Amino acid sequence: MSAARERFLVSAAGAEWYATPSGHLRHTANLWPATGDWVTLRDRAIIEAVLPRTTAISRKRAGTGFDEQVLAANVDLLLIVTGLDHDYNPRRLERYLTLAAESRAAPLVVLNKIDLHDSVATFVDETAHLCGGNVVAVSARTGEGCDALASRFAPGTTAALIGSSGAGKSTLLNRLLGRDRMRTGEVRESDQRGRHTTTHRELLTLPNGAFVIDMPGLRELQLWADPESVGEAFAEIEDLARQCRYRDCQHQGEPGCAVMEGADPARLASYQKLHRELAHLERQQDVHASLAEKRKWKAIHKAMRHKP
Ligand SMILES: Nc1nc2c(ncn2[C@@H]2O[C@H](COP(=O)(O)OP(=O)(O)OP(=O)(O)O)[C@@H](O)[C@H]2O)c(=O)[nH]1
Ligand SMILES: [Mg+2]
Ligand SMILES: [Zn+2]
Repeated sequence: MSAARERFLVSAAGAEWYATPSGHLRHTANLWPATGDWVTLRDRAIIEAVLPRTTAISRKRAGTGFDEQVLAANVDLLLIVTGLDHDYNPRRLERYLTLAAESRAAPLVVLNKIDLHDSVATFVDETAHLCGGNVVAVSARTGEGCDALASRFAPGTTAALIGSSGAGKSTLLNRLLGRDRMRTGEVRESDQRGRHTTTHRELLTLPNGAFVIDMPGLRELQLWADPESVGEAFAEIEDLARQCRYRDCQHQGEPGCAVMEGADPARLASYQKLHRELAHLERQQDVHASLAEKRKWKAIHKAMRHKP
């Protein structure tokens, strides 16, 4: 099933059609449909329920809200696509890898646009350190590396492509599909930013029977994750932390701290930044929740005062 606003494109037995959530689902929705969900239908066109998810790719909703936005559901393999132009940024990759750890989908970093460089070994090595070796280098433009990538999609499983606008997700998907199915867009020369060509999420089937979800480029990726997921994305720092001589070490200047001594400083700064960000999110949610609670009681008291 793919999501485009309030209508959802459902597919079964080779056919596709639109369906809308039932009134009941609208009012009780603890699970609102997302791309990749399995749903139950009534009279073909009404979505009655969303089946439990195996994985969920989520971020904090962009803007001022404090809630979770599920970008895709039941994703087995998360392809984190990065262009080897200005898009390449190890710190941003760490953010995506934290998202992957939280989602429970297996991550695979796809370094795209290798045709822009004579040698990509340094990019591949650096990235391999971040993601435990789960990296492939490809050119969606020339097709180099794409066969190796295609072999990672198992029939019956679901993959999703995530990354910045202009990273080449749709171009890559067209290459895997063997035809131009997805619209692609030029990267602006001035600042090498993409233009948000893909505007909604789409679920497609590859020739071998694997499902793939193409996602619009993310302008901001604010995490919606448990601090433990940061730890999973920074396994070597967690290992060092276990060797720290202080039990509650903050790894911020304590003499003899194993993390300060052993960790890559850029990785450590990134690790601490993501932790701070999640702690901040948690505080905001607490404030938000207590404000909502206050408002609720105010309304109840008001209603009681106005009772005849
Ligand atoms: N040189 C080079 N350019 C590429 C490659 N892959 C994609 N591009 C170009 O990058 C631009 C953006 O590609 P898209 O596939 O539209 O990017 P996207 O990630 O789908 O972008 P959004 O849909 O906006 O999220 C296009 O001009 C592509 O031709 C590649 O391997 N090499
Ligand atoms: Mg696209
Ligand atoms: Zn320490």
